Amino acid sequence: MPPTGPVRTAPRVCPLCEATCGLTLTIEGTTVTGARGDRDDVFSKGFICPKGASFGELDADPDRLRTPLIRVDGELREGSWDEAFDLVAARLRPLAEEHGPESVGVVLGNPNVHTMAGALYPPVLLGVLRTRNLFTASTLDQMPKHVSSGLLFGDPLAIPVPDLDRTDHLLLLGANPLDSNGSLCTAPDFPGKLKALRRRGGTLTVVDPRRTRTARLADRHLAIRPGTDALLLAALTQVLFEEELTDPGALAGHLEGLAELREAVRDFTPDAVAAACDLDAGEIRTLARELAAAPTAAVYGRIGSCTVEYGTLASWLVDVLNALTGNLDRPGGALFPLSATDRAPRPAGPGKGFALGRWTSRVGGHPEAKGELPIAALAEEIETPGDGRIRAVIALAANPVLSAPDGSRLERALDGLDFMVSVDPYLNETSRHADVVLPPPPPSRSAHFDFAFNGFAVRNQVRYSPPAVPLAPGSMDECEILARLVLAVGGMHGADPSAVDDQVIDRTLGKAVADPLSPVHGRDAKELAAALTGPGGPERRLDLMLRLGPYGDGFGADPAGLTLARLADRPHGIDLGPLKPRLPAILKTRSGRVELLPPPIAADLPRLRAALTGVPASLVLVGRRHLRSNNSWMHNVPTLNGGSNRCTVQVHPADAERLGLTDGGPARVTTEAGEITLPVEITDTVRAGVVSVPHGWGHDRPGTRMAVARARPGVNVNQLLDGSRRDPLSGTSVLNGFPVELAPA
Ligand SMILES: Nc1nc2c(c(=O)[nH]1)N[C@H]1C(S)=C(S)[C@@H](COP(=O)(O)OP(=O)(O)OC[C@H]3O[C@@H](n4cnc5c(=O)[nH]c(N)nc54)[C@H](O)[C@@H]3O)O[C@H]1N2
Ligand SMILES: Nc1nc2c(c(=O)[nH]1)N[C@H]1C(S)=C(S)[C@@H](COP(=O)(O)OP(=O)(O)OC[C@H]3O[C@@H](n4cnc5c(=O)[nH]c(N)nc54)[C@H](O)[C@@H]3O)O[C@H]1N2
Ligand code: SF4
Ligand SMILES: [Mo]
Repeated sequence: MPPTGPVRTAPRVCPLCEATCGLTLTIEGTTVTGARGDRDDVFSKGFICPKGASFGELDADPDRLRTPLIRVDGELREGSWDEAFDLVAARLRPLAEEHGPESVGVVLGNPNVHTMAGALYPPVLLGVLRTRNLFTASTLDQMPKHVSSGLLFGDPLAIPVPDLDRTDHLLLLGANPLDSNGSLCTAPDFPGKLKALRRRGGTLTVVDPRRTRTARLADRHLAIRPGTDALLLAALTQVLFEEELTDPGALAGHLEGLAELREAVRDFTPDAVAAACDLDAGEIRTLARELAAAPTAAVYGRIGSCTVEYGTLASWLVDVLNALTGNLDRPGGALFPLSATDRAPRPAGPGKGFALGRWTSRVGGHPEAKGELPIAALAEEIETPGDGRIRAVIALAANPVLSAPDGSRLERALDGLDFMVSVDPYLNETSRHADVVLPPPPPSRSAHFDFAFNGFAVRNQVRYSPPAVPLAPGSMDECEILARLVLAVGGMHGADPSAVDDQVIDRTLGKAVADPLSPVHGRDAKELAAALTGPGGPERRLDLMLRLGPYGDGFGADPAGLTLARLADRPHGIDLGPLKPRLPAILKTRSGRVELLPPPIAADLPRLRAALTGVPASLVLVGRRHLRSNNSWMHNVPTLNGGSNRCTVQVHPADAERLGLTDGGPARVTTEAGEITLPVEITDTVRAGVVSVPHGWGHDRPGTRMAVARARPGVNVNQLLDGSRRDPLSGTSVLNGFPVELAPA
């Protein structure tokens, strides 16, 4: 049906990647017919990318599920919301009661960090379930950074971000923001910010085995051998010590373990690492000297430095370098954002510290990190009989069948479950195994607030978007879906979903009024709860967080402070200023200082030392992202799945010739774990000895309902992995830099 009704516009922060651009949606009746960059947005100032521009198409995708699906006699059929939640309550709760909390596994996917529901309800769900079987996309992604921040700063969420707008020197490793739009560094128009850095005379160095679009912007591109960034960073650290170039500046009094660190990196000289990294030792020295000499500098590493064998070590060394050069926590360096829903800063002092491996997984004995187990260990926890086996899975916004190693094995495991629920807008490779699929509405119909990304933003700011279009009849807001799920598994099936929010509000306010440091200390919690505004429970919770937050009104303590009502009056957001130093108050280590050489890191260094003399594989695989793609779920939009966004294996001309491969011809990529066959793309943008395959493809599995994706399915690169390659400290899968063989097919 063509859209009908009056044409209007509405602002909406884009939920499709970490850049959080403000969009102006054009709406005809109840259909989003266009999206452009919102020039008045306080943060993004009009920037938009092709994904944001296709917001309307994605929003109106005819393959989106509109009603719940329920498995009856083995078949998924459309059902009502009541039927769906009745079934969840009838099946899940008895299972957990009979077999214990660990019998329910929870899987959280990436889009949870892009929705209000995903921020507000999974913690409540986990609190009700009390299961330790939690698996998220983080162990395919940034867990090494959480671990290194936990160890260095005592808080796994204290992740410094490069001060892109003010830095003089940026050393960027394993990130390609021109295609990804940035990650753990929320910056609308990342490309423009890199160009501005060059224009103001700054220096950009990019370390990447591929000559990416980002590398092409750089002053210097180092085509490192995949997986060896930790060696390079250790050598940079070694040079700083050897040449007396360390200068922590204002940080000096807040650092612990400097002498021990110096000793720990002694062996990692540029000459010692050069062969393993396949870089020139002289160039490594130059880089270290430039980093030290720059008025301000920031070191920043992402996917290519995380999802590798030494991911935690590399993530740690990134911030070690920021600290040793005095750039940690200073303008122009790497700073800790202060988001509007953070806890208001507290006086500095020792904290509880960060512990790793407080428990281990049942089957493989994998240590937990940040309360999570490696997602690569999910299948074995379902398959292996015994006490504590996972019998049911709740998957929220997750597609591990494509995103995690060995999806085929995981599919078999999911089929063996007693019960599975997916909250997902699509019937896809993972949700098709569920007994109940609960579909959230399209993004135009949900309110939006960036709980996660404001904490990683290069400028402090806050924005809230109400739903641009009312909910369609018969659909349910995702916050309500998750609240009802909490009630169904928590023995309160059928209660009003606002009960979930009220409980959280009461608990939070109860603590706040008892806390001598809170602006509401000593006040009446009930009265405060009654003062919260917003159309529903989730908004009242947001109002609460804003009001108790660092910019909040403290329920009257600061009459000019932030409330949801004030924020809602500013549809293009409120600028809260550039990032400011936050040390030492942000530290939660036991020493109350930055712990430069934490024991788990020291214990992992011998592994890195061994890499100095290891024999590199002759051919290794790395991933890549395409601007018009996002992980596994945007291939069902025609304008995004076409043209140059293709699932090919990129091969250097020298390798292609050596292996007898022709451009466009099929090649077979093989590992000890599996094989895939896909077209060859010969390009010198990958270095010799490296091939590149994107992830998120492989939409030819049966039983899905994604017609566009299915017509151009690609192959699943994660079928080359069995999950046994992991960064030991973080449990993160090695998705980059693993050995492969390649031959014409
Ligand atoms: N080989 C390789 N594998 C990788 C990576 C890599 O670089 N290489 N990258 C990894 C990274 S960084 C990540 S984050 C993971 C991502 O892994 P996942 O989180 O598993 O995958 P996604 O494709 O992001 O989306 C998950 C699901 O969310 C659903 N979804 C979309 N919007 C919503 C919504 O609003 N609500 C709900 N409930 N569901 C929604 C989609 O339909 C999809 O099924 O993949 C990882 N896998
Ligand atoms: N268009 C698009 N945007 C996205 C996504 C998407 O799928 N598509 N996914 C989103 C998500 S969930 C995330 S986490 C972010 C990720 O954002 P980024 O971290 O920027 O991820 P990539 O674009 O994959 O860039 C990783 C780079 O690391 C390089 N690399 C591989 N191995 C190594 C290595 O050993 N060392 C070094 N130095 N480099 C290496 C790869 O060649 C690649 O260019 O992107 C987000 N944005
Ligand atoms: S860069 Fe990211 S947030 Fe901005 S429009 Fe594109 S997809 Fe949306
Ligand atoms: Mo990610």
